[in-house]
Amino acid sequence: MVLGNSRCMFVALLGAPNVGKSTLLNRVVGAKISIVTPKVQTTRTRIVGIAMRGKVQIIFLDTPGIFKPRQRLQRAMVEAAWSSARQADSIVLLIDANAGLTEDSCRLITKLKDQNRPTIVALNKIDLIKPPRLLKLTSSLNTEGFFTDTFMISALTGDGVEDLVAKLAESAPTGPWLYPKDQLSDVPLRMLAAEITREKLFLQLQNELPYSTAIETEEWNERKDGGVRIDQTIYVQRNSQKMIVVGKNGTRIKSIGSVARCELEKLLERRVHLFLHVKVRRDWSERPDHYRTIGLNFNA
Ligand SMILES: Nc1nc2c(ncn2[C@@H]2O[C@H](COP(=O)(O)OP(=O)(O)OP(=O)(O)O)[C@@H](O)[C@H]2O)c(=O)[nH]1
Ligand SMILES: [Mg+2]
Repeated sequence: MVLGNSRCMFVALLGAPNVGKSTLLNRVVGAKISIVTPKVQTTRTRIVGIAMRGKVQIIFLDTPGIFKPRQRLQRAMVEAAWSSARQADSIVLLIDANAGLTEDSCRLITKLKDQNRPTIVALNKIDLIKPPRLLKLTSSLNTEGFFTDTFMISALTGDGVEDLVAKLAESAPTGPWLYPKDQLSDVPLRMLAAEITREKLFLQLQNELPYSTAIETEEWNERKDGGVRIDQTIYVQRNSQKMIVVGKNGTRIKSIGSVARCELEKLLERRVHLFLHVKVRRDWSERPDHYRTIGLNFNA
């Protein structure tokens, strides 16, 4: 859409796992677009969130955390993050101020320096730490001499976030908006629904189990009564995992389904009938179709 002196830009949110990228995306967009959990490697693909500030459309790219990948899915996730960075006009590197300069964050800074991409650094989770620690961290980041700007933010409380957004908006090039001004994301509803269930699964399952699961929305049927019936499959890799996901007398799956359904009803503003099916598919993480479904490169 072209509008007078409209401006538009892509901003990639990069960072190690769990630093708060998705929380920040949701905060700047003002809606829950990307799922958030206390576990690392929650986000598996690039998620677009669109923020309007006056005549500027900022298209934020939430990305999977960057770390040393070992398996195919992890490689594809990390590749999705780097490809978002390549596509973006600006890069915001998020650091968890409470965790400090972890190995993953340091490695990421080195790589960004190698690529010589101008980068803004945002120290997140400042609500968790005391000013002296924050100052120490800021000064060690400043000695890098690499970042164009430093912001201290809390994606959770919103502290400092609008200063960061304003800085980004200033640098937006003139150009037409790429999305209608009231659009918040381009994530298809079927995928958003699967992500919501995955979030509940991540929150309710312990240890490594969440990483052995994947969700796909198989059916989406409008009902005559105005509601919608959504059928989703939860893929696990072993029968023993299926037993845990289902739980004793189906209690676990019921509980996951019921919280997911509540959130879906709020999102869709209507009755949702959610049916979750658990299937063992030993090799889901080695099948190209799953990568295609969630927009990842199988051969990354
Ligand atoms: N206290 C505090 N917690 C935060 C803040 N931002 C994010 N968190 C929490 O940090 C955890 C991880 O947040 P996410 O937004 O999922 O982090 P992420 O970087 O997207 O993580 P991955 O997708 O796994 O790479 C969640 O428990 C959030 O609630 C913050 O500013 N303050
Ligand atoms: Mg995330």
